[in-house]
Formats: sequence, C-alpha cells, structure tokens
Amino acid sequence: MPALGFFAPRFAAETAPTIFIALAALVIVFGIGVVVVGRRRSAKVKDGGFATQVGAPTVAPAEKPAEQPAEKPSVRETLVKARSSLSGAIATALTRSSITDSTWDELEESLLRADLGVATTTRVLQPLRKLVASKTVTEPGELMTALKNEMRGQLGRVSRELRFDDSLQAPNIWLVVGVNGSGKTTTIGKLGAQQRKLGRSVLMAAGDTFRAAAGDQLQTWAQRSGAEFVRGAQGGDPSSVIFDGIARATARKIDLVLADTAGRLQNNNNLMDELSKVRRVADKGEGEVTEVLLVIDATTGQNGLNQAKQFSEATQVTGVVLTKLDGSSKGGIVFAIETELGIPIKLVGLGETIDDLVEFDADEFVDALFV
Ligand SMILES: Nc1nc2c(ncn2[C@@H]2O[C@H](COP(=O)(O)OP(=O)(O)O)[C@@H](O)[C@H]2O)c(=O)[nH]1
Ligand SMILES: [Mg+2]
Repeated sequence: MPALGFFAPRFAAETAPTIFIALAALVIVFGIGVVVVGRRRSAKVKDGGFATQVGAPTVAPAEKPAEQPAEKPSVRETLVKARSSLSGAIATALTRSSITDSTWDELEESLLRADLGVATTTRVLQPLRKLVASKTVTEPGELMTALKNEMRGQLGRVSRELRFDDSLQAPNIWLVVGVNGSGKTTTIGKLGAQQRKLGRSVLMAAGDTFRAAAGDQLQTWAQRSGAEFVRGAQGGDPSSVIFDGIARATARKIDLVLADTAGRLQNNNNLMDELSKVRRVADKGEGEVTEVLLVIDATTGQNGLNQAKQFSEATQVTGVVLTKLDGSSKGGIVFAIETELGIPIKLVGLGETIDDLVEFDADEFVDALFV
C-alpha cells in the first residue's frame, strides 16, 4: 500500500497542527469547566450552601478581608490567663463569711501551689495571722487585701532597672546564664532587639559552644535585630568567644555586648567552673560587666531557688529573667529569689517573640495572682 504509505505521513504532517490546536482548545474548555464547577462548589461550601444558587453568576467569592492582627493581650491578661487555677483557691477562701481554719489552709495551699515555697508562704502569712488574732482584720475580704499588701511589700524594695553605664568608654557587658532550655538565647534575642530600638549598638557573642545549633539560633536573632555577631568553634572555650566578642565590640565602639553561655545542668561542677572563668575573663578585658542575668523557667518550681544560688556563687548574678510565665500558673519562686537571695527579678518572658519580654512589675504580678 504505497499510496497510503505515502499519504499517511503527509496527512499527519498537514493535519497534526490542526488536531493539536483542536485538542488544546478542548483541554482549555474542559479546564475552564472544571474551574467554574469547582468554584461554584467551593463557594457553596464557604457559604454553607445557602448563598450561591444554581445559575447565579459564577463570580468567585470575595476574598476574605485580610485578618486584622489580633490585639496582643496585655501583660496582665497573659498573667491572669496563666494563673486562673490559683485564683480559684483564693476565690474560695474569699466566699467564706468569716476567717476560719479552712481559710488559712486554703490560702497556704494556694500559695504553695503557686510555688512560693514553705518559707515564703510562712513569712507572708505570719503577719496576717497576727492581724487576725488582734482582730485588726476580721473579714475574708480584708484578709485578702492585707495578703496582697504583704506580698507586694515582699517584692517592692529593689531596683529592677537594667544597669547600663553610659559613661563607660568601652562596652557594657551583659552575661546571660542559666540551665539548658530556660530561654537564655531567646532572651538575648529579644533583649538585643529592644536595646537596638533604644538606639544602642549591640554585639551578641555565642558563648554556648556546647551545641552548634545554639550559635545558629543566636545568629538568626542577631541578623533580625541588626546586631553584630561573634561565634567560635563548636566545643571551643566559651570564655575566649566572649573575650573576642568584647574585643571586637571595643574596636568598633559598640555599646553593649550580650554574651550567651552554655547551660548544662547546674549541678555539674564543670559548668560552674566554666562560668566563673567566663565571668573572670569578661571582667579582665575592656568594658565592664554591668549585668549578669540569670534566666529561670517559671515552670521550674522551687528548684529555681537552687539554680539562683549556684549560678550566683559562680557569676555574681545581678538580676533574674523569669521566662515562660505565659504558660505557667506558678512563678511564686520570685518571692524566694528576691527575699532570700536579694536578687531582683528584672524581666519576664511571656512568649517566644521579640515583644514578649517585659519589665517585671511586682504590683501587676501580685494583682494577677488574685484575679
Ligand atoms: N512560651 C515561652 N517560650 C519561651 C520563652 N522563652 C523561651 N521560650 C522557648 O523555650 C525554648 C528554649 O529556649 P532557648 O532560648 O533555646 O533556651 P536556652 O537553652 O536557655 O538558650 C525555645 O523553644 C524558646 O522559644 C517564653 O517566655 N515563653
Ligand atoms: Mg541557648
């Protein structure tokens, strides 16, 4: 069949483009059909099937208006949310018509549950028992007011300002210490960003050489806030990284060095030795260590007091940052740290973003316990 044999390729050559175009047109028409039907269906689903009638114009449903960023809850709201379990106990005590043994039991229990610890709880309740015994206070409502005042009084006496010496001709150095996972690196990130907003130049030194990821994490924060960044080799000497950081900051006239440190368990003597060395080295070079911030996770409980003691012995802690208070109904450890160790709580972490680091406000904190 030579004729056909000859004809077939010619036919193919001549008609192929036409067939191709026809096929393409079919695909397009089919595609449009699918899209239209799909849109109708999805419109129905979105309106619960009520608004889009069959035969109604197939206009794609209007885009949902861009969601307004939800108002960020205030510090107080965040605290109150975290501590609703505690406030229940205090509320129960309040509903009694008079002050009975149960009132004291409930108060004691709720204060312990909030992590005030036995010593602080006793210290707070002692003067109240006297007030009740002498009939100066007779009603549960008055007792709550007195309790609130007593708790405020325990906290109110210290300066919580971050120490930054403007007159220094060299960098201020803030060391950040604490156990693993307490929130040191995150706190440095937030703090650095805030200090940059205040107009200060910042250098972050990755003194946690124990884990490579810690350096990367800090570098990301440094980039985000426009801070300089210095790191060393993994497993290297943290003091030398911090020393280098201080030297670079001095050479570039940077105002503030934020030094991250490693935080394996605090009962590891090597860590404490290492941190003592970091402190000594930081003191030795140019610049001055004006803050040593101990970061404590609010969910740590009474162990936070031990941490504060040990870290303070090694590095002379000047302030505490209490993190993760957004997720904890505890935090009562602040009383013990301030009254027993005399270390002021300076900052509070209420989440994972830059704005979630705020100054500790004792009145707000105590108020939130009572809501
Ligand atoms: N919810 C909450 N999470 C936090 C807070 N601070 C830190 N974190 C988280 O805790 C984890 C450990 O923090 P990191 O800074 O790496 O701790 P580090 O080991 O002490 O440096 C991370 O997932 C942080 O995002 C806080 O105030 N609130
Ligand atoms: Mg870290």
